[in-house]
Amino acid sequence: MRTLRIAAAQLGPIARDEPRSEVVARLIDLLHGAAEAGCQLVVFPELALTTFFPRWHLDDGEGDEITGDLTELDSYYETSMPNAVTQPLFDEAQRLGVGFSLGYAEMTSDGRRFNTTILVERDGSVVGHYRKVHIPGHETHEPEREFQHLERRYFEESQEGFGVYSAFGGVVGMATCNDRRWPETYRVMGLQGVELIMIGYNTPIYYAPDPGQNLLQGFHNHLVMQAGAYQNGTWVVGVAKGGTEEGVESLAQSAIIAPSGQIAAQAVTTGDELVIATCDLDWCKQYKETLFDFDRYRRPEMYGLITSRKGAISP
Ligand code: ING
Repeated sequence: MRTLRIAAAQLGPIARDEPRSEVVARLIDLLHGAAEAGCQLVVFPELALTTFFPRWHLDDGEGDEITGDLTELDSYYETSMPNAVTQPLFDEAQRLGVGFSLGYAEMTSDGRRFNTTILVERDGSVVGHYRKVHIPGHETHEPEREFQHLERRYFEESQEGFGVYSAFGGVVGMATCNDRRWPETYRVMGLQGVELIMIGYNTPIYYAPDPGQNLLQGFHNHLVMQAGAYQNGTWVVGVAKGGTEEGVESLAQSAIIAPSGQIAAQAVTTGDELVIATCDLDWCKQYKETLFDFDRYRRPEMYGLITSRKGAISP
């Protein structure tokens, strides 16, 4: 049996002025707790090193180009990973023989900005990176909003898609936050045999386009991850940065979900919390080789619209 003991390392709020060194200390505390509990893998949230800065309009805002006072905006991005402030986390994880995934804001050497996750094996080697594909929110400052969701201003949509990796004794993949709401995210990795998908998220409870959804945020959060897990016969680990962060109430509810779609473990607080489960990767076969035997039952010749059409067109 190929079991992997996994910790979803949920984070509570990160303050706007919280030094990265203090955040890294929190991450290392969670890493220690996970190691003491016998975990081989720790999954950290999206943008786990800083506050969720897309909630603010941090540049001069008008027009398409980001201009104006970039000092604060640029301060939220990492130009290398690991780097001086995160190296202690990488070193400690390697010392403990625990792998991890970590979400952060990436600034490439040619100035491109991505919402990125790095995956590190138990021996400290970098398995791979994932750059967020589905970028929610809006591109320009909308002052009438209680708070902004300017991810589409501060991050590029990745063109690299959803890759999977042979690591941790199985086939693993990554996605980020809004990606978890799109069934294609799970299916593209399911078609590559994925057995574990790691997803960090920052999800404000208040949804400006339709506040009627506010009360359903928790339901929608688990709904999409449970469906994705079941329909692709994979484990899914969803990890929040939750709690009230700089005045914005954000969903917690981190969870580890089995290939059956059942929630194997979930968070009970909105702060820093380890959610731990022992995941049998061989359980995936119970679904991949029966109900969801893709090669036997799928009809891709019937699904052409899924890749040929972007928006819905009614008859
Ligand atoms: N956050 C959100 C998410 O998809 C969002 C965007 C906010 C959706 C509020 C619905 C309600 O969970 C990110 N960072 O993608």
